[in-house]
Amino acid sequence: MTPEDRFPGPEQPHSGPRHQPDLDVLPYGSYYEPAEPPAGYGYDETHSGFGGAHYLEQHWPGATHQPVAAHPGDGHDEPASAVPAAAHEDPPTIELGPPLAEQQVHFPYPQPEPGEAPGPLYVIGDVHGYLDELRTALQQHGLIDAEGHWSAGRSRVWFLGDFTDRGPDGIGVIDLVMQLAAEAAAAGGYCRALMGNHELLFLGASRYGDEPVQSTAGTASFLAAWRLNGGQQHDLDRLEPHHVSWLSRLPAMALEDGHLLLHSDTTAYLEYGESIAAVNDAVHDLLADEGADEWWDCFRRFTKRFAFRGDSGPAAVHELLSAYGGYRVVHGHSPIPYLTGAVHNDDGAPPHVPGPYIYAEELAIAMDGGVTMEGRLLVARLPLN
Ligand SMILES: [Mn+2]
Repeated sequence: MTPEDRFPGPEQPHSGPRHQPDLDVLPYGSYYEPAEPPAGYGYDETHSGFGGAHYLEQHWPGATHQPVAAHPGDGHDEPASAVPAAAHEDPPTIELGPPLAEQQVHFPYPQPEPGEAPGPLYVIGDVHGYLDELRTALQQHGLIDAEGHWSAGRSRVWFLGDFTDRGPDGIGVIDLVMQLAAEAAAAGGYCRALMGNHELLFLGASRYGDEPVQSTAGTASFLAAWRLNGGQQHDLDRLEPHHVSWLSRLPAMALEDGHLLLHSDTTAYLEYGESIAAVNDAVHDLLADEGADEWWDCFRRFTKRFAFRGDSGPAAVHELLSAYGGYRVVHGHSPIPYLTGAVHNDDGAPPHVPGPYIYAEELAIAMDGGVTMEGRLLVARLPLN
């Protein structure tokens, strides 16, 4: 029995390698990897105006990949070029133009008009493979339509990390988020994601497997730790290079509208840099260049939790805000029932999670509703009062 047999999931015509669609009808920003990459294809580093974080976005230059909606009234579709590398505005002549490496990749998405306010801001807590619950929550907030496509226009959506492990379809969740990132970009909004500790664990299990790593608790391995923490073999079996590429480049933190977005409720981010860009660069460099021990150390630090609880919590939040900016931290990672102590009900009923949890003198918002413990997958529009 294959993993797909056990977890068939809903029909997802645009959600991944199982149903490779026609590349010519994909919107800009698509992550699908063609056999012959067109010129300029790949990740371009885009410097965002939001908090100095670096975002890596895949740009898809060339007229052959215009979304259909961008040509109302054309009457006919652009003929697909057999050679995407030659795609630019004018038909090729004997004059070949500048070398490909010098051609500018134009930012192809609809951009806000000058003075136009940015779209509404949403954050989404830990998903942990619960694809059906994610689709339901996104649809309830009007972020996707009944077919699972982006319907939120210029909205700005941030996932707070931890896409896989414990739940039934982690790869399906990654595929959906990657698809929405492409569709949101085409609509002039965006859908972005932070690196959670389970991304580090999953990537480590894929890259280093059983290789021993130095742990404070003795010898460990990523694969063993991943399995102990809910790793699902069918997710590892379906992990493809484009997933690894995307996951490895997720930022660890971001600042949006005065909200410092983190996966984990820890001050360990300060050990990686004094600015958001420095932290994100350090984690990217570590994942690109360092070995299993350094990966493990990073995983261990980003698995810490509960720094914002109790009497010392507000000071810990202030330490982060003074370094990185913002007036509030928004995090996932620690399920709200654990933060509130509402895990154990006398009658054995699932924990009650009414919504995001504001605490630490209102300096912190917890967004992990505990979907893995029959809580809720939380989506919230910021700011919260
Ligand atoms: Mn986590």
